[in-house]
This record gives sequence, structure tokens and C-alpha cells, in this order.
Amino acid sequence: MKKNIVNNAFLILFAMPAGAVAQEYKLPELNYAYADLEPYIDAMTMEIHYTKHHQAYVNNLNKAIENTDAAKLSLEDLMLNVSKFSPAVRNNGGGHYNHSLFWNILSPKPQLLPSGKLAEMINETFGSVEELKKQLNQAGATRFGSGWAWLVLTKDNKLVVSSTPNQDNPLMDVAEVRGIPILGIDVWEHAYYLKYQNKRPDYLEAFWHVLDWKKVEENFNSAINSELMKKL
Ligand code: MN3
Repeated sequence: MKKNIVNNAFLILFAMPAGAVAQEYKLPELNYAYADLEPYIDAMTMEIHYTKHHQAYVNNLNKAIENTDAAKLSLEDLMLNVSKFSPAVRNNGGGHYNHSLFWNILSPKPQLLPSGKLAEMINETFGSVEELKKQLNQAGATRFGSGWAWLVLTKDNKLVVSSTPNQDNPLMDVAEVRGIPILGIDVWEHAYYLKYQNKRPDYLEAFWHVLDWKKVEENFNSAINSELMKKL
């Protein structure tokens, strides 16, 4: 960690004009090993997904923002204003944001049900956790081609299920349903094809065995009344 700080300081001091603060994105650390989500998500899929797909989004995002105004914004601010930037920023910035969220809500030892205020709100909004899962599975299964299914907290404090194409997400100013995503399911074929082939619904069923509701609750709690929410 200390080494990263030193490296970042070096980059900022020597690679940027005086006064500018540049973003240099990096892969987030995984809190588990590639094989830890077996049998629900296989080790090879995890490794390729993280070291190849996510890494490519990070590399291409860094390339896309190099020496542009986009490099001065946080990733969240980039998403909020994504229509002002190149398609490469949209695709790779979205890819980096979405996968960072995705890894974080997965766990080999997940809390299998929501609790607290999130649980109350899910019951009020959807009737039950089972119904919410059904709606998220449906959103993921019916997303044509590649994309994501989301549980979103909207500006008016409502929980909504949505889906986006490609690497778009609900923070983006181009999204149909806008808000802060607190749970996201990657339904690109690269997320499941090695183990599940064309059976996306089977992957969606398996996902719930490694989804850590504790992490979703943390996302929910930090989204409510947040500075980020005020910018939406
Ligand atoms: Mn993916």
C-alpha cells in the first residue's frame, strides 16, 4: 500500500503539469482467491475476468484520459458526466467502475440475506427478497447481448431494478434509470461462458450463493444522503 502511494506521488510530481492532479487507475485488490467462489463461479473465469478483462478496462481508461480534462475528475464524476467524453471513456470507465463494484459484493462467506434498513426497504418495495431476486434475474436474463442488471437507489430514495447495455451503469448521465448502483450483476458472456456456456439463467441462480448482502448494505448505507447522490 505504501509503495502505491509513493508511486502515485511520483507520477503526480513528474508526469503532470504543476497544479493538475491526475488519475492513474489500478485494479482493486480482490478480497479472496480466484478459486474461492467455486463451484458457483469457477477459478478460471475469475482469473481471466479479473486479470484480462478488468485489467484491459483499466489500461484503456488510463490511455483514454491521458492528457485530457477527464484525468482531473474522480471516477464517479466521470460517470456522472460521461456523455461529454469519448466512447472509450464511457466503455472503459464504466468497465472499471462496474467490475470494482462487482468484485466487492462477492464473497466466499457471504451474508445470505439483507438485514437492517435495506431489508425493510426491499420488503416494502418488492414484497420479499425472493421477489427482488426474481426481478434481478429477469433483468439479467432479458438484457440482449452484453450488459448488467442493477439494484439502484434513486435520488428520491427508491430501490429500483434496472439493466444497462455494455459497460453503462446507472450513475451515467446517459442511463435510462439513474441513481447509485448498490448491487450489480455482470451478464456479459465472459462472466459465465466457461462454466455455464449459453445458460445465463443458471449463472444468475448461482450468483446468489456468493452475493454478500453485507456489502450491498454497506453500499446502500453509504449511498443514502451522500454527496454523490446530491450530484445526480
Ligand atoms: Mn465483466
